[in-house]
Amino acid sequence: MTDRSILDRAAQDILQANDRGGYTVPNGQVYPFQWNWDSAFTALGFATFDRDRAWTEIETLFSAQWDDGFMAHIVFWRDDEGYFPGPGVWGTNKKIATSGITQPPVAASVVRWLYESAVTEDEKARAAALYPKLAAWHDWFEDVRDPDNKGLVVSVHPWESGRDNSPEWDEPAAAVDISGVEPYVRRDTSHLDASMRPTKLDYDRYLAMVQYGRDCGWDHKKIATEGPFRVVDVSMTMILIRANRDLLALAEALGHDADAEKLRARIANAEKGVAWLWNDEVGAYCSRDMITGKSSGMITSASFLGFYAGVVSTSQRSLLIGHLERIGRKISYMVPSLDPDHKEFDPIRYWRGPCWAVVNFLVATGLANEGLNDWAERVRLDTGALIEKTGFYEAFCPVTGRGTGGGDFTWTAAMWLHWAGRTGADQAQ
Ligand code: 9WN
Repeated sequence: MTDRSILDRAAQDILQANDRGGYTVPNGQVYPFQWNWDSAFTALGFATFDRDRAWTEIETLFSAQWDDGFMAHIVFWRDDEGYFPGPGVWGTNKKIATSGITQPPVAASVVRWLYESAVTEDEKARAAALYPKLAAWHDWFEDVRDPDNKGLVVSVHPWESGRDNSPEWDEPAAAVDISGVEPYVRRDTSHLDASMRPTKLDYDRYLAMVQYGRDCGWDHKKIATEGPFRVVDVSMTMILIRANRDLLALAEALGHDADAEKLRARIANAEKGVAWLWNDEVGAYCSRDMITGKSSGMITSASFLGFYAGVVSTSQRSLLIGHLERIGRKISYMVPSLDPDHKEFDPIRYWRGPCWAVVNFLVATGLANEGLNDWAERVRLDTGALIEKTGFYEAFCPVTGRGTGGGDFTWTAAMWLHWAGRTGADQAQ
């Protein structure tokens, strides 16, 4: 067997070992539940060897959708003491226990991809059955998370971004009152090296925000307009724009004409709204605090998702490429989750420096869509090299390539199978 086929086999084994029957856990020990955006990426991995299982991953996720279209970031299919905070802390009181916050909506993009690569009519029928659920989630984003109809999306917890302890959240989260946080015991630091995880102060703030949501009965409209943390996250915003474009393609293919009309207007509004995230001083897209209006001024891997959303102008493009070039000279592996020239850069602490295969995949997809193939390929090859050198880690140090966080990680294995581990010939298929 070649090195590549050994890794393919290992990646499949990880997906199968982390399969709990209809859904996959991100890592058997550290994350024992179903996570929202993880599952969408995981479906792409399954699709390379078991398309039926790929669809099931998404269907299981959507079976926990709330009546108003909301999709939680975690579904607690079974209780497990190994993770904190569990269902009792969230207190959402749903028949299927879930958290009360959402995560980046990559599902519509994945379903479009599965639909367009479908080999049987049954697969198309599965896409058609998922379509109204995806549409309901996207409507929820517009109704609840864009209260002023600005084409933006408000995130109400750092965990929603999926980039939990990005320094982009330090200042907005510092305004959150942590005086009433109930005593708690973290589980993550008993499984993992604490120097690779968010700090105790980060966790106090995370918990204060969870308590706020629980105390107001998960009234999402109230949380999005009055909550203590309201940030327009550049990754959530860009991913939703792209997801709306992909949902539009599905609406057109499946004959949902009225929806298609609505989605075109929604996308046009977002294309205008997103200008609010461009920071002229740093020449990049950055997240912005909705409460204070302040831009983070930080260049993160998410700053390059403008390509994925298809919103980058010609002048912005050269500025963003300039940043890629500068960053690429500083570190060995693209794309670090924070600019290595930033004072908060920490190459092993979670979202403050390490590279993540899933974000790399989105960044590279966007770069390739814009014809920036050399850059797209650099990001793909770096991701593949990290996995070959180190294994299927949760994330990687961009300087040394050392693995960070948990091992045998589902979404890293999925990204290897779908993207980073494919040869040029495979990719053309
Ligand atoms: C909180 C599962 C998730 C990912 C996130 C990642 C991490 C959780 C945590 O793990 O977040 O949701 O406890 O650290 O930041 O992107 O979805 O892999």
